[in-house]
Amino acid sequence: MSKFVDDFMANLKAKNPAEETFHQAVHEVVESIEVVFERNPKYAKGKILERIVEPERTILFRVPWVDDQGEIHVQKGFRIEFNSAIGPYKGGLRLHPTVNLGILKFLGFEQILKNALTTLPMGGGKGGSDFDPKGKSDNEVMRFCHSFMCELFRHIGPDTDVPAGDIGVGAREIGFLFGMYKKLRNEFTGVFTGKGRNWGGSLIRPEATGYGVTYFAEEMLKAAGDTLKGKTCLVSGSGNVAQYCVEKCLDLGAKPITISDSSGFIVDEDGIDRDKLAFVMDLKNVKRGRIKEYVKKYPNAKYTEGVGVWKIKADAAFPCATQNEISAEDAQALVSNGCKVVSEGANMPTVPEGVNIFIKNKMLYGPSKAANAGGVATSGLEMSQNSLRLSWTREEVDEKLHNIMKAIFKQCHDTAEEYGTPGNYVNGANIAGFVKVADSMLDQGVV
Ligand code: NDP
Ligand code: 2IT
Repeated sequence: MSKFVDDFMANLKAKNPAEETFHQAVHEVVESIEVVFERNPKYAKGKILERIVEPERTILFRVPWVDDQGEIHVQKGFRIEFNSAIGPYKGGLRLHPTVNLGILKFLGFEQILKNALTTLPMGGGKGGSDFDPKGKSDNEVMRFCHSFMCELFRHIGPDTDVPAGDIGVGAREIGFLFGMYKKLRNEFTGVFTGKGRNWGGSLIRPEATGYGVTYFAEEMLKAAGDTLKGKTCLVSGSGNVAQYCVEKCLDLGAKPITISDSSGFIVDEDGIDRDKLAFVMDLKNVKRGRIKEYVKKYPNAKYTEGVGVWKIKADAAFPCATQNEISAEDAQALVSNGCKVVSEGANMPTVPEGVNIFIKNKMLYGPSKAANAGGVATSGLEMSQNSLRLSWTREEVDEKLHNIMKAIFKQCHDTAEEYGTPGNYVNGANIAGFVKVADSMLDQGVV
């Protein structure tokens, strides 16, 4: 490790102890941008790195709620308003028992650079709670969301901070959150994205992250003279991102063969076709069931408890579950099994050693902040439609999303070349995102 990276990380860890995933996210970026600092002393002089890793504002609050038995529970509520250099704070809310400050700071930090890559004017933010929606009734989820919003409403707004979904937050939760916001503020604005179609949501927003991650894989393959058509694909997760990744793989003629949840994974060598995907969507989104049910309906498939998706032989890999789900051993297995492309739907799903293995082996590797940016980009399109008070067609939004994913790929590709590491889209994404935000921060002075 260089002295530049070493010194910066030592200081960051001393100031932000016990936030390992935040350290991990920052470390990767600092490694990539060292060369930018060598070429442009203005960033060091402007203390841009020191400033960009410090959230502009961190909101921590108590979220009490009452379950169906009348028992009171208390959760932690968070919103990190990380950086507003290029637009209002923008990023999702995560509801998962593992949520803590370090996790949300990693996600918020990634979001700053991701949003910069989308070509749209959005700053970075993230929030959530350690509330676990799994196994809760709709009424319990509603009471939690309403309580959460009773504090958050005073900090957000369509020109200030615009939350959206992430793990554990989908259409149901956004509805409850928006409903309470509207009641408390007495105004109907585009303060959330991922809203329902009848009340200001954009077509294609539900599909956008999964479609985008697949478009990004197609772009990487195209640049290498190949395509997704006919390729077998490993997909992890079975939530929003995974479902629409599977759908777009099918649209592009590929053959997805896996899907998973936090209990285990299924392998279906016959391929997960549209009927099977419809079954998964009903199982996960309506019945809120577990993925092991798949093998009861499709007995040719195999269910295995625990992890193991990445050890299966395939041509393409789409991690769409959670952070650090691809270990170094998994990354090596993907390389050894001849996998050609990895496009990340989840945020930071590959451990740093795994990323190094991909880079060393010249894997077509699309890091999350580029590959999964289609979700937030389409949130940006939802914000535009809300401001214009009109609604674009499915085709219009999908075409804009597709063009944005191409533009993100081009930035990663060209920037990686410009800085002497062609094909390294990690460097490309980190540098392109950083420079846009850093230059904006310099323009705005010390704020
Ligand atoms: P969902 O809540 O819809 O689905 C999450 C899926 O991942 C579920 O299958 C879940 O399984 C699994 N999962 C969650 N946590 C873990 C864990 N700790 N270990 C193993 N599996 C886990 O979330 P999304 O699909 O929206 O999000 C998936 C990923 O994509 C996240 O990393 C998120 O940050 C990222 N992302 C999401 C975007 C969006 O627009 N929604 C945009 C960009 C990135 P189980 O049901 O068992 O919990
Ligand atoms: O990680 C992400 O980019 C998201 N969860 C989507 C954020 C958004 O504001 O649409």
